[in-house]
Amino acid sequence: MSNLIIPENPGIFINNKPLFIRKVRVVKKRMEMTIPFETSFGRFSSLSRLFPVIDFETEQGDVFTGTGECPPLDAPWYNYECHRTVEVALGYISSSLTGKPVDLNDGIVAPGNSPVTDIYSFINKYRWIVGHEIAKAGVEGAYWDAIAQMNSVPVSTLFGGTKKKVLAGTSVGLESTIDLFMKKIEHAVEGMKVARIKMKIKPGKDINYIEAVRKKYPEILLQVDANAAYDLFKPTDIALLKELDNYNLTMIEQPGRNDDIMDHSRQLAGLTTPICLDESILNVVHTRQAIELWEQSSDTKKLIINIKPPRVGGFLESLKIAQLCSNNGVSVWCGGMYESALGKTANVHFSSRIEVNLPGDHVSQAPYFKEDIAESPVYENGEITVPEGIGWGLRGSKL
Ligand code: OSB
Ligand code: MG
Repeated sequence: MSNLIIPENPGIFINNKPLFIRKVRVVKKRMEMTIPFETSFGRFSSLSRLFPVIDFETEQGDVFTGTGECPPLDAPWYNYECHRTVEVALGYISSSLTGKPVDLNDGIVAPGNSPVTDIYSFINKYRWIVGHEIAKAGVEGAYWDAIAQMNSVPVSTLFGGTKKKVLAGTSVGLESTIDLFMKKIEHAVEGMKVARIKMKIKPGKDINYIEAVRKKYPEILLQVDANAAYDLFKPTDIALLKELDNYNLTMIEQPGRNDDIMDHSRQLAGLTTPICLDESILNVVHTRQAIELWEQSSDTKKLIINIKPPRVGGFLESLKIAQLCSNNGVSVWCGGMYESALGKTANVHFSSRIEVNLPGDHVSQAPYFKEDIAESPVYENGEITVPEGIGWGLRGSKL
């Protein structure tokens, strides 16, 4: 029996105390990557990370400063957002929070600006802005960090997270040869002992690469991510995807168009491997639609959702998606966007919720950035410990 009612409050903390937004800033960092990353949409070697920083003041005059992260890519490869669109969108969000016109906004609140209380009242200020999920997610992160500090708890507590540790996997990019690729896989499996491997694929770099991994490691949890590289109406592409059924994969992630849900459900109904949606799920309504489509043409057990808080506009939306999926027997995991240590830590707090039941993209084979803005959360043998410090619980923050 399906339960398609979208939860209004997925079990999050409700703050009732009025908080006055005082100041909104954005710290922008250009971060060099240690190893350039290649996917079906391109190769890149540095990334801009934008950190919204918001000062909230209580009626008693205490000030709490919260920080979030926007992790766009450098060009609209993955979705339409990139560091330049995020900067523009942050201008509108900041103006909505300070109450000043966008072109005159200096980030200092306008006199008489109404306070916020719970997350709904906060999001209400900028919910009129269409799209720009990555920008919104960073701003929402700043809110949760501040509320956690005000209550002296880790953010995971506000999210209703109960796990002490979360399962951590890694995302392995394409390489020019199978030998180079297998070096990375060996390091991830034997050196790092990750909970599972996600490998990127595209037509021509799929069966042979997967076969090499399976030959060496018949038992590991293995999943593939195509980042929209297959045409679901091309018989040769469908045949390749059907062949993946022979490799005991946990899932095939977003093989078809980045904006498609329906063709994924219908054209791939003949596969036994579950299909995971990433790019095409931007909110909980899309998630409900996916569940309905899989009910009709396949089986909801063959649907998996990759929840990335930055892709769906923040943590409230992520938690709604996780709960709706759980209510319908759909597995979920938390994907990554090459976040800095702050964004990765935020994903870990989200993943502490019981509904997030599959390993997430929480660790990389080598540090992503030559210089990160803080220490990464503690990883050991396929698990990350959910930080217990207040707020995000970041260690050694250099922001
Ligand atoms: O498709 O999951 C993806 C990174 C940026 C954009 C899209 C994706 C990815 C990754 C990297 O796979 C995951 C990570 O942050 O480790
Ligand atoms: Mg993906």
